[in-house]
Amino acid sequence: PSPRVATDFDAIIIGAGVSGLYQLYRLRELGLATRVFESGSNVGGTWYWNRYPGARFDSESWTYGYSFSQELLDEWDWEEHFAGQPETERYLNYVADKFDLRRDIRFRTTVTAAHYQEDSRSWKIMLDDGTSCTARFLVTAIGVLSASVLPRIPGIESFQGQSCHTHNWPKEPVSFDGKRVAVIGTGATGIQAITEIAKTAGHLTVFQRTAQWSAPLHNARVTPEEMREIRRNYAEIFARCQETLGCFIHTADPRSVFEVTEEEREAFWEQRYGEPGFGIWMGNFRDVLVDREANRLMSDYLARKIRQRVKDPAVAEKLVPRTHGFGTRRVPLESGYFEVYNQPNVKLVDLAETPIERITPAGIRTSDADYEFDMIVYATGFDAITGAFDRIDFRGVGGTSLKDKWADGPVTLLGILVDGFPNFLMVMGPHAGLGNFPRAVEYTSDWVTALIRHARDNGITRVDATPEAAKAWTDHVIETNEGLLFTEVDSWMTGINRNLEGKQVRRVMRYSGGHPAFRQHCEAISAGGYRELSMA
Ligand code: NA7
Repeated sequence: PSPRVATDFDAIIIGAGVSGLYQLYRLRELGLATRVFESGSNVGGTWYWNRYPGARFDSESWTYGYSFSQELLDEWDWEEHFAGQPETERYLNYVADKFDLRRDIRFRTTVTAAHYQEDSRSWKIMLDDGTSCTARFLVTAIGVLSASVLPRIPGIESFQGQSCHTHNWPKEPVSFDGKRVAVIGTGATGIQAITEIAKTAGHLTVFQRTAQWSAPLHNARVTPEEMREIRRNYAEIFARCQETLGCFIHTADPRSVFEVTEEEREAFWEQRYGEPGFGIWMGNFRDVLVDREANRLMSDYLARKIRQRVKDPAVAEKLVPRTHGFGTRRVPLESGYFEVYNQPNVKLVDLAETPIERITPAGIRTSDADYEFDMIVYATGFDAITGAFDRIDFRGVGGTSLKDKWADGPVTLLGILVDGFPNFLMVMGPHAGLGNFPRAVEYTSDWVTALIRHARDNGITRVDATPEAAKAWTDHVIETNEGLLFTEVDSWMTGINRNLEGKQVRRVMRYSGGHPAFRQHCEAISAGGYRELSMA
């Protein structure tokens, strides 16, 4: 091998979202010639694409920004406790400008393939304009929810009105005034979009396949005094995020549902229901997400809330989830979602009763009716976690395709390395812990940066996970999922997408041991001199 052959770049990063921007900042700090390729025309990733009405954080803004720069923390004022997409997009643009990141980012450029070349220990990256370039290290920062999926419904291309997936929302303002609008999908996205669209649409019809356990967000503006207080407490806030399983400020109550009286339980749930954010999910009794009976009691509590808030009892019953318990899917947070169904201009169609048969040129045909629409909004989700990887032809040693390697589920070391894919590093890939992303991104990027620094300082040009270490980590990830109720439910978190062939079997996609334990694993490997990696 001639590993000293010059490459075009020391490192290439795919994606200029929250992860890619930070990774670029760190690698540049290391003195690496780094290039980022980004499909969009600007920075932001998730917060660039998802510009549908109502798109916003369900995590406190002030826990969701970067923590690495004191100057940035001093300068940036959050406007809302749960920032809307425009505010977050502004924030990420501010970061890109402040750290002069744009000069190393090529926009409107999609990576179509990346092949490892053993002779030069480098990656050849193929771009959609037909050109290619090479780099020693390839870092993927392509997101876990970035490969959007339209539903598999016959006739979908025949619709004559406007239609759009929420992830691919146009940049120009979309007016719903006086229009007959359909929304298909009631996940976290659908619930946000429906609530907003219902405010102005002439008529809105919601097509619901699965009802969701949703709870109030309680968003509010951040007052100047609050912002001063937040700024004073940043160190504490971020320290707290480091201690919790999902890097949120919320953490489970140490008590069991069964240790308290019925009155205490109800009072506690009332308190959580009345508080902003994910406390109701992440700060509930410790057994709500693992014990079937505890989970049932919590679900019953929320069902009562739905019945109180929705006036028509028949509609309320349709909105009460039957297929899964509270918190076993990602809990959408809402701002008046259930009350939308009390409006005269909104209709709920329960697809469990009357399934969609086809999209027609004029609208949607269910088993019992033909609906006409001016606009159809597809809030139908993503080919999650591995989808963005599958859409790029990644090939490792001997031309092995990553998609084939992961056909039976992802195999990784720390969710960062893949054996047989040297110098390939993932920031938030499969087997990463989910939760508060920026917190996990900063940690993972720093670990990746330290590994690259170690390689550079020691004249190492080939870094790979050993197959044994990757297997051990993958087995461990599977273990961390055992006993959690969410693993028994179909959702993007268990690798299910009913619109896609090959995504019908539940798989372990995420590390569920919590971020503190994840960091311990990472630290053990780096402090131990990377014995789980082969380096040459
Ligand atoms: P989700 O959570 O995957 O939700 C997708 C929704 O679309 C869900 O309600 C699906 O019903 C529905 N869907 C998908 N295909 C169809 C068809 N063919 N017919 C009817 N309904 C359909 O995606 P989101 O974008 O809402 O959220 C993704 C994550 O982004 C979210 O969890 C946050 O972390 C941020 P189903 O439930 O499968 O029956």
